[in-house]
Amino acid sequence: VIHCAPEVADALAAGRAVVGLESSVLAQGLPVPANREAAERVDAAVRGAGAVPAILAVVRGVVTAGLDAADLERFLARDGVRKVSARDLPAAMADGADGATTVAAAVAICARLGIRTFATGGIGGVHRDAPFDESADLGELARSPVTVVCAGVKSILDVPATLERFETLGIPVLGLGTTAFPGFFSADAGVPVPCPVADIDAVVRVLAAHDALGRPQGVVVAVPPPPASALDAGVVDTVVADALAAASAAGVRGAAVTPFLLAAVDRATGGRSVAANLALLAQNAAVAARIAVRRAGH
Ligand code: PSU
Ligand code: MN
Repeated sequence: VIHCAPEVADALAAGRAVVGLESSVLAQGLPVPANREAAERVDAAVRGAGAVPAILAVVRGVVTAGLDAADLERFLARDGVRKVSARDLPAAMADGADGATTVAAAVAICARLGIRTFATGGIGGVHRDAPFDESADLGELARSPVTVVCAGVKSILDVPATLERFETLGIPVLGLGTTAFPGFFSADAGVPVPCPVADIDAVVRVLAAHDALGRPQGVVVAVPPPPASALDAGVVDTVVADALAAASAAGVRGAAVTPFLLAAVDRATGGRSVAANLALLAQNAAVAARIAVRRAGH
């Protein structure tokens, strides 16, 4: 029921390193043409570290791991491409639709395929001032044994509340080379990392212990954004507060909230948030690839 690109199928069959990637960041999270640059930089980062990239998506109704060039073009142009969370997968399949998968939908597919390592920008979490809007990323990570490398939780969210939810759900949260939980666009969200680790070796040791216990959850590996493009936490706070006010005034709800807020932050920072997003996506992809290569035993 899941179509794998030949390169992905071969790597999985041979036990070689594969890194899963979501497509919603390309079709909804980033503006055109930055989304193309993101796709290129992430692909190069994964390959450069010796792993095979697998973008997850629903392609004309077919759940797919590894987009070919023509399909990727359609997703980058985002013509009629819907945002697909885990709950939306069967409907997108039944409709024969093009669907860009969020982290939630993508890790659910990775779990089915045995792809154990995944990269994104910032994962979803508990929204501020909207207690019933909690990203499905959390629930799916609680039942998908996939390691998700990210720059923390998107700074548009309630980060402390999201970390509490990770604890409730039994999801380990590692900070690579940091004791401060990264704030997506900024290096420090103002809360400590539950499990700081010094390097990739230490990440791999924690993952091995998690696997040895047969735990069903995924693991979050949070990596601070590259310092050269990271934004100041105070600036992000102000800009996010304005974006939240604009979202509420415009009556934006549900799946549209995250893309709306990211676009508002992009405008307010004159594109610096998008530049940071591209840099951290590429870095996370490289870290995920290094973890995947280590776990594949190369
Ligand atoms: N990381 C980014 N940009 C994004 C996302 C992640 O740098 O746009 C996407 C992911 O697909 C994530 C989604 O799963 O945002 C969260 O959306 P929601 O809050 O509606 O669950
Ligand atoms: Mn939501």
